[in-house]
Amino acid sequence: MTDQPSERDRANRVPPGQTLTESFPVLHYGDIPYYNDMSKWDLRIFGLVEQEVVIAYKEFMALPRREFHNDIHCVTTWSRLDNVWEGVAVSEIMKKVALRNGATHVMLHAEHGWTTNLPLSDFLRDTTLLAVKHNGEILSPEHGYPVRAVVPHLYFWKSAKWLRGIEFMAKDKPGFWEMNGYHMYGDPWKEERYDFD
Ligand SMILES: Nc1nc2c(c(=O)[nH]1)N[C@H]1C(S)=C(S)[C@@H](COP(=O)(O)O)O[C@H]1N2
Ligand SMILES: [Mo]
Repeated sequence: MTDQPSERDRANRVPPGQTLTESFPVLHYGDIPYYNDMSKWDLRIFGLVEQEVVIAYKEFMALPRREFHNDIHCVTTWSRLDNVWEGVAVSEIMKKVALRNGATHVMLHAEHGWTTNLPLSDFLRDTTLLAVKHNGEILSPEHGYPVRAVVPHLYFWKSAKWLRGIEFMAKDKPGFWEMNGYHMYGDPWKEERYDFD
């Protein structure tokens, strides 16, 4: 007997149209941000909240962290199984804010104005995290240092690198790739890749 998943179980973890990779491709639009003064970094939580919250770098790094295990699926058809992340659970962030009535969606804001949207209930899943480490290493600049979102049940473009803001909204609104034809939701099991109409 073995703990290893059988080949068949592994295959069942790969959504339709995806191919496994053991590498960790780098994909994004625009320039990788490099920071030389982390005192200028903060994470802003705003929109439909009773009071806006700004979390400074030191404060963020002192938040309780957990380990998360998941598979990631990129819309460009690569999947990477068995990722180990260290990060802050969304529930820790939600302890700091009170949502106002009517919040249904979230916009994640990254450096350089890059954005991505998702429903509030997907953001609030206990599998969603704000990651600071991947497979034991501090995130590299190209993979989102210092903090990236990871929303493993949606295509990986929803996992904003270089996260700087979380906005609660009263309706859905397209983010950067969604304005450019990517699906508003992005379920890899339903192949919700692009939505050109
Ligand atoms: N800020 C930001 N985050 C982003 C992107 C981006 O262009 N900007 N691209 C997304 C896309 S399309 C993918 S597939 C993943 C890739 O993450 P990786 O480079 O760590 O593999 O980041 C997502 N997060
Ligand atoms: Mo992607």
